[in-house]
Amino acid sequence: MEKKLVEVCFTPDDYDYFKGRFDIVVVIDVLRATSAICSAIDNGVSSVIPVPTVEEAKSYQDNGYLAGAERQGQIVDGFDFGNSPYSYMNPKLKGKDIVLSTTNGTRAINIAKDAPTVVIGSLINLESLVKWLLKENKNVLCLCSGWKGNFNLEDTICAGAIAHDLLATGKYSSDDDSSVAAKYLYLSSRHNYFGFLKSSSHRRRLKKLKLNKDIKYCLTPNQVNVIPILQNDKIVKLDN
Ligand code: 3SL
Repeated sequence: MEKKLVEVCFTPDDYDYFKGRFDIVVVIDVLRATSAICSAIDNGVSSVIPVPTVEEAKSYQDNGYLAGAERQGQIVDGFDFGNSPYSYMNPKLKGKDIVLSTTNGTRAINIAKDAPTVVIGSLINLESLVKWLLKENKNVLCLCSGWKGNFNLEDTICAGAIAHDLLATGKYSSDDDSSVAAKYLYLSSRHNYFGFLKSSSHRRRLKKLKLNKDIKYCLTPNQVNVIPILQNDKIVKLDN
């Protein structure tokens, strides 16, 4: 039986190289956008509408939507929330459609949106996501959101974990060095993500903003079982 492909794209700026070859794109922004989206969907938010710009988020807000916006790790003035997963655990958000714009995560989701299937990955939904991917048995691209077009460690580690688990079944193969590198980073870090990422640029950035609680949450695997999926420009809970 022919093996399926799993590859890792380090940043949205590299996406053109991979574009069009994969059935499923998993968008990853561990700190913190895709972790926040998983939390929101797990908490019963009906949908998250990911928009690339603050202006678009504002125009939804002007039309009555609750909207979150983050830039430089902070809530943009005038918005209902930013990018902390904890803001999306609020019971008042259950059943609501909300809008979100973040520096890298929602940008990556929008860049990938022409792929046949786009799902949201993070460490907090890792196990369920891998189980679902194995059931689907299709070609998978893990798209790391990175930081402003640059590589980052935490998204690459999460992508490496997905690639590792799919490859371990013997039903998948990888061709690209980015995928091999991601797998090795995962294997070097998997017993202590928090320690391994101590000196990562985004952990330092968020620590300065006193967001250690968010970092710990986002780096703790398998806290939720949801697989958020992009359907008609909205991220909703996949019924699986
Ligand atoms: O870039 C993003 O999408 C965010 O996750 C960045 S932050 O964690 O809110 O700083």
